[in-house]
Amino acid sequence: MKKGFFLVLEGCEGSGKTTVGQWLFEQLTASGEKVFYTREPGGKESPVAEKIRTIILDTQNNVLPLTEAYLFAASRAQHVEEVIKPHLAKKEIVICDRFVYSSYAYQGGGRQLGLETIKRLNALAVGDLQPNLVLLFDLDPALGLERKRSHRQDFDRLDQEDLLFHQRVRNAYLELAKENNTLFKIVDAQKPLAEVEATALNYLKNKLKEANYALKDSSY
Ligand code: T5A
Repeated sequence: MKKGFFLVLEGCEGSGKTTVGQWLFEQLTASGEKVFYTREPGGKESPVAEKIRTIILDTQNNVLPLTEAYLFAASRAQHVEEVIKPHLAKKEIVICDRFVYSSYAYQGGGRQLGLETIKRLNALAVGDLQPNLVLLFDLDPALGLERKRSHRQDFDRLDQEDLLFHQRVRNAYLELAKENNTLFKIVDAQKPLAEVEATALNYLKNKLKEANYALKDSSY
């Protein structure tokens, strides 16, 4: 029986996840697939998770590290039950821009709360939900922040952290990818955009095949 397919996009600030994610969404949709695009913190179709997002990212808020970790997990608990699972149940391809691995890397690594603490704290929010594929867009954080700076002025509470914080995030991501090398595929996000998109699409196609996901366009 056809099942849904859960794709997660991860990476440091300005690594190109959103740009490439939108492009993948358009490619799949154009070939007739039913695709749902969402993001964390917050989530499409989840007003409660979006309200939590606002609290987390507001630069005016003094959110302590543990509180921050709980807020991300709370937003995720709502998003998983209210949005992700129902769309997967409809056998759709769900593309999620950031998921629990962001908490492992940012709160576990960046904030130095530790991976085990963040895993425990997220266990109930995630339950048995497992992505089919995690694409990690790897980029030197200095470059990513520069990209972001050249396009936007409004840095949120996490963006504003210093370079050392973002380097810890990147190291935590690379460590996760090394430990879960079947689930994670690393995409070199420093390459020109067209090359990054082609690599991401290639990994996705292979995983869709491996998961026996019945594509509408079998030549895809
Ligand atoms: N967070 C999130 C946690 O700490 N814990 C958690 O559990 C979760 C879920 C969310 C923040 O919350 C943190 C992480 C974040 O700090 P957000 O506003 O949702 O913040 O933003 P981000 O997900 O961080 O998205 P960004 O905008 O920072 O980065 P993207 O999506 O990776 O980058 P993108 O696609 O917007 O690209 C940035 C710019 O680079 C260009 C694009 O055109 C764009 O202008 N670009 C390229 N340029 C050259 N070459 C390429 N290959 C390029 N690819 C993209």
